[in-house]
Amino acid sequence: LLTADMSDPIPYDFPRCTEQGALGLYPVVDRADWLERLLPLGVTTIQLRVKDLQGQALEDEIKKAIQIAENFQARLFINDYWSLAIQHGAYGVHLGQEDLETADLTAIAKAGLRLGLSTHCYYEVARAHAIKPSYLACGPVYHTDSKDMPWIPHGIDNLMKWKNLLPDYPWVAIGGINLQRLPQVMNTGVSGIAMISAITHADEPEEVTRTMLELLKNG
Ligand code: TZP
Ligand code: MG
Repeated sequence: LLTADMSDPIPYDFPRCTEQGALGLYPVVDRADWLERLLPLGVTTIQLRVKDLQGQALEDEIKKAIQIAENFQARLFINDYWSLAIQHGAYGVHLGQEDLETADLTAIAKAGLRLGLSTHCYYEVARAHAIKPSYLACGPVYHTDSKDMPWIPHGIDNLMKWKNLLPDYPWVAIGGINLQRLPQVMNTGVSGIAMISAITHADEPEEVTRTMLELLKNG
């Protein structure tokens, strides 16, 4: 039913995140300070996902993250706040399906930002595909404690199924991924491997990040 050449009258065609190779290790963090800690280690893709700030404090955090990412030439995706991401010139925006009701996708596309979309089930994959985003995220691959979700973890099998269904997208795996599970996620050939707690709740975030980057580099 769902094929890679399924066309749709929606006029978006966001540049795919393939220019600089795979997205690689993709930490999802809640403060700009994390960029200062992780980007010097060689992380090249990162997401700022702030859920507890508003107003000026939120804007300052986003501005700061964009500045740090620029210094390291890293790909920074801003979660949710597409308008601030445009205003301050982020590399990209990451949205969930519920954000699609209100986000101005035309404005994001016109401003030249990349767009990543979350998908949690087959229907959401189809809906996201109609928008032709820069990458598709699939989650939760494993059980996660970082976000309340009604979805049963997909496991590697569904991740593979969806990726093979739409192989022209860079896919990002997320949900319950840690150092132990990294090799099996790598085996799927996804472009990006995203995580919150395995890095931000680690006793030694820099150490675990270095180890994961090394694993990814050596295949
Ligand atoms: N979307 C799908 S799973 C998830 C999000 C935001 C949370 C991932 O966090 P963790 O700690 O890596 O499981
Ligand atoms: Mg959202």
